[in-house]
This record gives sequence, structure tokens and C-alpha cells, in this order.
Amino acid sequence: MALKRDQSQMIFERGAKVIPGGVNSPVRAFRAVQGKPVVIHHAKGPEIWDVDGNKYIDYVASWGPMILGHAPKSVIAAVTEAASRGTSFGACTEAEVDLAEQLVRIVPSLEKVRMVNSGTEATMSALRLARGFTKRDKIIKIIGGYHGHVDALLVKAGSGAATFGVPDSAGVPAGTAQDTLLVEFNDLDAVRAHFEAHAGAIAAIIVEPVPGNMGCVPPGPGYLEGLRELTRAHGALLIFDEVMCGFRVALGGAQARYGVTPDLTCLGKIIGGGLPAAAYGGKAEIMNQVSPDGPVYQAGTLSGNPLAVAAGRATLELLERDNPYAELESRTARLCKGMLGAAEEIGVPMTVNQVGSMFTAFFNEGPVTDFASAKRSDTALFSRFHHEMLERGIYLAPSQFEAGFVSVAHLESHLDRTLEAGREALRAAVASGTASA
Ligand code: KE4
Repeated sequence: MALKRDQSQMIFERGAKVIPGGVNSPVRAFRAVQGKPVVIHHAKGPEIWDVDGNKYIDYVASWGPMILGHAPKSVIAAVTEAASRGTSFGACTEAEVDLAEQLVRIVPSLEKVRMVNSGTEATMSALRLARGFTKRDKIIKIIGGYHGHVDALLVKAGSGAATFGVPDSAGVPAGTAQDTLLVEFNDLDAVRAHFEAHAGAIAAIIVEPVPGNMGCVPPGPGYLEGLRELTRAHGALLIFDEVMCGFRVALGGAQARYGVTPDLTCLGKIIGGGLPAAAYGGKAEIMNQVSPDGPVYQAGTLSGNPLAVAAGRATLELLERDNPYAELESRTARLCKGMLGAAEEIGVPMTVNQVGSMFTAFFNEGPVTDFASAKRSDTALFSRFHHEMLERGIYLAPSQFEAGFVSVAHLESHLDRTLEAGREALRAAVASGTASA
């Protein structure tokens, strides 16, 4: 029996009259799963409620930030206390220094760090800095990698751009895109070839060390080490975009998990605890090129905003104190194993990729090691599965090319419920596909 969603429908229709597509970010429109979004009313722990009162176990986690689950007491208290002293000053605060010291202490590559308001700002600024520092223009990006809506990086981007089947965005001048060189993830030969073809012209390679925007794809053995060697040999910078995997796959992010230290790191999502805070940072020698110390300009009215900093600090303090990563990884592994078991039982081709507490179930024989292989997934079956899971109170990312996230608040009982719903939803999705074939 379909869930009642009248309020969601009505509010979404209102929104569509005054907001493009009715959403403030494209992937939220559920277009990739031919669905209609539910309008959220509130959330607590691993669960979210829509405006019709339906409850869901949430694996989107606001696209990554909610590693502690929704509305953790200590984060809400920290934000409330900060708000009581004012919401923004556009000036220095001790709290932003505390957060910067915390980030430098935890993330191996950071000697200095600059706060910004979104992952997009972080990657855009890191690219400008890499070009300013090396005095080179070309960059290498991964096909299916997504780094926010930066002009130079909206070329064969992942995430929402990938699902639209129009990877290159309108409005990106050819001149901007021509300096962006492309390689598939996990292909070191392609990177080597670009460096040989463009000797002395490549400023940096920007990579999600654990991509989440083509779905979750682990780096192959030696891949990240290979990028480190190639960039060092060719005088280019290695930029790790850890906006999603930072503080997600390990306390110090992918660079700590794999022991590969980039020159620059972009962070976001978890470091804001669900509020708008992101950052870029790296070696002092490079960061000293950033205004006002150096010639690379970057600024922001709300950068280091006291409320976002309070939420981020409270989140990182809990993560540093409790270090929940081993437990998160084992719970996620149980979920992934259960999903794979259900697919095998029902005879559905499925590959599940997992790194830490991020994962993606691809409807695909596998292995899925890059965007080219991810794209071979049965997105029609994924769409039907997404709908069936939503009807059973499980809220998954509305796209095959996204990662799912398990939080500290997801208990065994939530995972059990998810696996039970998953088995039923898979059977129903296969059946409805056969019926309409
Ligand atoms: P924002 O500008 O959305 O804060 O961050 C951009 C970004 C940069 N780098 C990585 C690795 C990212 O995953 C993101 C944003 N991730 C998407 C989820 N695939 C955000 C969801 C959305 O676009 O609404």
C-alpha cells in the first residue's frame, strides 16, 4: 500500500513555482530515479520524518555530514550556545582557531588551513592556489569525479551531473574546459601519458581518493601512491578532495587510511557537522601564497562562521574522543554482506563497494573500479529498487552514482530492518521489471 505523501506533493509543487526544479540542489529532485522527492520535517539519530509523518531509516545523511546521526545533543547544544552570542561577526574568533588547530592536528597533510563555506569553494580555491603556486594552467581530473560546481571541474563530472547524462555543463566556456585533462580512476598510465604530453604545463591533479560521486569506488593497490610519485616527479601538486571521505573513512581521512600525503586537501561535510563549513589546506609553503600573505586571492563573508564552526568542532571532538571508525566499518560490512546475500538469493547481479562507512550497491556484475564500469549498472532496476525501499521506510540516495552512509546512530536493529526491507524491495523491483518487460 503506497505511503501517504499529500503534504510532500503539495509543498514540492509550491516549491517548483519559485525554486528551479523545486530543489536547491539538483540531485534532490529524484529525477535520476524517476521519482518525486519527499519533503523532510525533522530528523533524529538514524531516522528522518517527512511532512506527512512517514519515518525512514536514512542512509543519505545529508550526503555525508551526519556521521554522528541527526541532531546529536552535543552538537545542538554547541550551536545553540554559539548562537546566543551572535551568529556572524565577519571577524576573527577563538573558535575558528580552535577548529583550525584541530584539523591540523588530525589531518596529516595540513600545516595551514583556510575555512570556506562549501566543498565547491574549497576545491575552487585549491585549484586557483595550485595554479598560482606552480604558475601552470592545466589540471587533471578523474572522469566521474565530482568536486562541486566549479567551472573547470564540471567536465565529465559525477554525482548529479552524471545522472543528467550531460556531464559537461552549459555555461562553461570552452577556454575553461580546455585546460582540464581527463583520466579514468585507477588508471595510472593515463596520468603518466598526460604528464609526458604536457611536460611542465600541469599544475595539479585533483582526485577524490575514495570517490563517492560515481558511487563508492575504492582506490586500487598502489594507485594513490602512484599519483603521489607522478606528481612529485613532474613538479605538479596532488590535491585530495576529501570533502566526502574526510573524517568518513578514517579519523584523518583517506590520506591517513592509505598513508599517502597530498600537497593540498579539501574538506567539507563532516567538518561542519551539517552546517555550511568547508576548508582547504596543506603545506605552509603553499598556503602562504594565499591572500593576505600571498598573491592568490580568496575570501568569504561567512567563512569560519561561528555557528558552523561550533557544529564542526563539537562533531570532530566526539570523533576524536570515541574514534568510532572500526565499529562503523564492521556495521557497514554487515549491511553490505546482507545486501549481496539477498541479491545472490534472488539472482540479481550486484557488486557492493565499501570503504569505511561509505558504500554503494551497484546493480552490476562488477567489478566497479571506475566510472566506465559504474555506468554499466542497471539504473532502471536501481530506480525501481529505490522506490520500493522508500515505500518500506528506507531512504537511499536517489541515484545509482552516489554513496550511502552508516552513522554512529545506526544500531543493529536498524540494519536488520534495512536488510529485511531490502530483500522484499529487491523481489518487488525485479518482479515489476519483468511484468513491464
Ligand atoms: P558542496 O559544494 O556541495 O558543499 O561540495 C561539493 C563536493 C566536493 N567534493 C566532493 C567529493 C563532493 O562529494 C561534493 C558534494 N557532494 C554531493 C554528493 N554527491 C553533494 C550533494 C549535492 O550536490 O546536493
